[in-house]
Amino acid sequence: MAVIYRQCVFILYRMKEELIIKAKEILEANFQEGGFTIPCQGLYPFQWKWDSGFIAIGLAYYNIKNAKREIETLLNAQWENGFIPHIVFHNDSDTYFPGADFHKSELHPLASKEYRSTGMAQPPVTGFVLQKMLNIAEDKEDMLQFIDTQIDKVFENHKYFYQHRDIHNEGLVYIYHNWESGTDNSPIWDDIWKTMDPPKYSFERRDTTHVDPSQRPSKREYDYYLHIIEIAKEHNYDDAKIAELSPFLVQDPLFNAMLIKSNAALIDLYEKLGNNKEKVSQLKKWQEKSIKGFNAKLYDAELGAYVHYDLRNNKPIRFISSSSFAPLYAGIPDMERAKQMVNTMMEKFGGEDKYLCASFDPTSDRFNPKKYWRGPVWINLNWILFYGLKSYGFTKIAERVKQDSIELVEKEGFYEYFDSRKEIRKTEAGGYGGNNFSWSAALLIDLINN
Ligand code: 2M8
Repeated sequence: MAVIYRQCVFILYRMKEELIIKAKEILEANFQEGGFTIPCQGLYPFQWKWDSGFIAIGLAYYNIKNAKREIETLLNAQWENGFIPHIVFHNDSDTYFPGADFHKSELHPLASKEYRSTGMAQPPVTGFVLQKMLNIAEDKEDMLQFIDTQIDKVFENHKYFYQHRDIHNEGLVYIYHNWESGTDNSPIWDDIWKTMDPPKYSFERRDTTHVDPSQRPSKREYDYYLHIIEIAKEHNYDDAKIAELSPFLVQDPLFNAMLIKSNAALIDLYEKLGNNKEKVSQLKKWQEKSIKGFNAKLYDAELGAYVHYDLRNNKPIRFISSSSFAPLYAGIPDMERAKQMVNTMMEKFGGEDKYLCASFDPTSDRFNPKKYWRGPVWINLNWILFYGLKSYGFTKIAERVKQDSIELVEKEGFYEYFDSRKEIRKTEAGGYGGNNFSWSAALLIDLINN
């Protein structure tokens, strides 16, 4: 018996070692000369903001130099007003649409003069990424010195959000585009699209040349996406004008939870660095207000989960997605709410026939298990949920999220997203979107090491 047990442990250990080797190979192949990592070949040929953060976490385990470069390169593209763009177009590539010539970041007077980029943000993960890099690094002194050179840029980015994106002074910042959420074609936005009637643009999609179109947003959805950018461009990406005119204006629980988690990380890091009293006190003020505003406005007691709020049309968007549980990672709910949230998660997303955690409510008729952010499991959201659940003491469920993530990658490969239904594996593969996907690789390295 003991021999069989030891053999099983050995096999598992070898399998995990092999996964880590493969993950490192992917990150190496996706690392570019300019000092950044593309999310995957062909489909995403530039540097993306929140991808870069997750990638730096994985790199920190075995290549501190590249982990630091990843962050430095991203933050070098910061605008003079503190804004950090969601894509930095370091190079020319015609495998992606819409590229630099469409976004035209140069319209904004304070945009980077050195790098072309988009004029939209993405979830602010960089603060907690720096903290995580410090936890991982063996040479803490060296990592703290590096953090000292970067942290003010992240602080300025948070200041930008609170100054320009919190129009009602609630401690909650808005996103003006679905691409800012990171959860691009979530069914959460469907009702907002119904309030819009954009022109039918003619353009050449590139994503559907890399990936089966049934796994990507529709042409009409791209019309909505482009239209919002056209409005922002007409006003040179002016924040006040966007807040006044954008048909899409949403307080997103994932985006705000990432900001709150990063606030807490910046407080911790500034305290470790010393001599930053004013910044710490400012961060604490933002933090207190944000957590209060978040709990007062975004929790839906009937659904037992946090939801998005549509600021343009003044109403909560009452659907549950994996973003609804992200606040656990930032310590936002009290224990009673956390329990309600976990009940909701297990009831709707957690059946034994499913992998945790679908990106959208599997019991909803809007759920689509193959279509990008309308249902598949994503490793970055699972990573956020793993740490969130663990911090509240839901150890077993956290462990399941972790094991499900590892099993999915082991079975299917390092895909961008995965089908949550176990039974489909009997007849077909369940890994979708891009393959050799960087954040799936990077975060798996971290999960296996935890
Ligand atoms: C996806 O989004 C981009 C636009 O930003 C796209 O579809 O072209 C999303 O999954 C987003 O969260 C991610 O950062 C990006 C790159 O991986 O791809």
